[in-house]
Amino acid sequence: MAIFEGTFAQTEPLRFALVIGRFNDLVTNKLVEGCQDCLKRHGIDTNPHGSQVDYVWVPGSFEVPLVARQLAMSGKYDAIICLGAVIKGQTPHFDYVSAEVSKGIAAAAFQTGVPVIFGVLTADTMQQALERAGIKSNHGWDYAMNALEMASLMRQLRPSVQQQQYSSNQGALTGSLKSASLNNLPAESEEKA
Ligand code: INI
Repeated sequence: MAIFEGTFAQTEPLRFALVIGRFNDLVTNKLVEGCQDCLKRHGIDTNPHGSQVDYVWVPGSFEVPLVARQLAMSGKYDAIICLGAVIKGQTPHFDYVSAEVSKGIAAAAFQTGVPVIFGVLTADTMQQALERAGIKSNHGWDYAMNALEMASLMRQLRPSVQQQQYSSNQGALTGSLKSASLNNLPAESEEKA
């Protein structure tokens, strides 16, 4: 048997998308910077015109899961990093936004089999959020580390072409293998042929 775990080397083939909420962009811009710093120091080209990282801005955290799911379904990315900042106000709005964004991000990952990193800060005050986005530490860095680790792990867990052929010869291409990788699966038309 074996132990599987993500590594932080061999990052050249990895592709990421960042989905970023514009709401409270004083904070979310800092999270992006933290993410980029981490990715760059692990050898990733973070230039938006390069081949490894795409950036998608949405109005607020509430919109993040829909776009994350769409990007994950494209099969282009090893992981999606969702960044947002939900800060308590004087109404219950915070509770609605934070509940939906956390559930939505989890659903996007489960539904697509692609790691979708929950990088949405929830804070009582702007000060608290800023402390986590650069003043004391920058959680953007941590979210990027989580994405690197999961991207690497999922590549290892992806069934090889031989495994898929073996399984389909046995007439047993299982649901778990199917959900393990969108990227390696034949297009629906090929599968039926
Ligand atoms: N969006 C945030 O990202 N953070 C917040 O703190 C926030 N608050 O408090 O209102 C917020 N609201 C906007 C929301 O995400 C949607 O963009 C909006 O409701 C339109 O769907």
